Amino acid sequence: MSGLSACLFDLDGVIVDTAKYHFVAWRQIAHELGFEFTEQNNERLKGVSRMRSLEILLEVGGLALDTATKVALAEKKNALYLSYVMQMTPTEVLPGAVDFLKNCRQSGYKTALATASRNAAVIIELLKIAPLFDVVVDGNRVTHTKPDPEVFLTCASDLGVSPTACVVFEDAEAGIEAAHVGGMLAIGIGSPANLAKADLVVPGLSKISVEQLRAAWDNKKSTVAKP
Ligand code: B16
Ligand code: MG
Repeated sequence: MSGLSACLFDLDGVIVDTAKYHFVAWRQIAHELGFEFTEQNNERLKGVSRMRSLEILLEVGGLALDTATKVALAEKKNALYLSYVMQMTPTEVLPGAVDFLKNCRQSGYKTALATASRNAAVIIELLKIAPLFDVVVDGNRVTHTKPDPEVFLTCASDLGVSPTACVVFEDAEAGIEAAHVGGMLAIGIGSPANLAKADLVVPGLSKISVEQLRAAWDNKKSTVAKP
């Protein structure tokens, strides 16, 4: 395992809680289709693409629709979602995220945003955090969603670093799996019960320091080096 060079951050659930806006928009679509969509159902949408989210929603409602209708519904949901997103301000950046990003950069690590969202560019502009990332790879650039490692491997390639020199911060189990498939250290953001496969789990970026990150890295390196 190489030395640590880059920190890759998921967006929703790590940097900002956009899940609540995805939820109200999807719930409205479900109501229009005539069924209920609960917060528990919404958990299944975290980290997955917009079209896959719609497929899960339709599964919950027991509906099968043709492709043209699905495309129109996904567009409608996105317009609703953006109507909420456009009201966002920098106060919605999750606690500790800005400081941790700055500390990583000051420590010499490159930073990247690695997200399934196609709306990432507008979100980080509104939150005024775009300058904190060397690279942004979003849902417009990747064809395979997590647990496929494509989004993380594209970040590593754009940054010019080896995947094995990267750490990923992720709130979704599929993202932890994707990081590991890509040969990266995976730090879970959330609860250990949901992120059992992560190398370390913290409740949020306010609860991890660069020193703790280095310790997790050294710990992983020694594990990997064991015969
Ligand atoms: P959009 P992440 C993901 O963001 C969300 O968790 C997921 O719920 C959403 O469906 C996906 O982005 C696509 O978002 O509709 O904006 O393209 O966790 O990968 O940062
Ligand atoms: Mg996420």
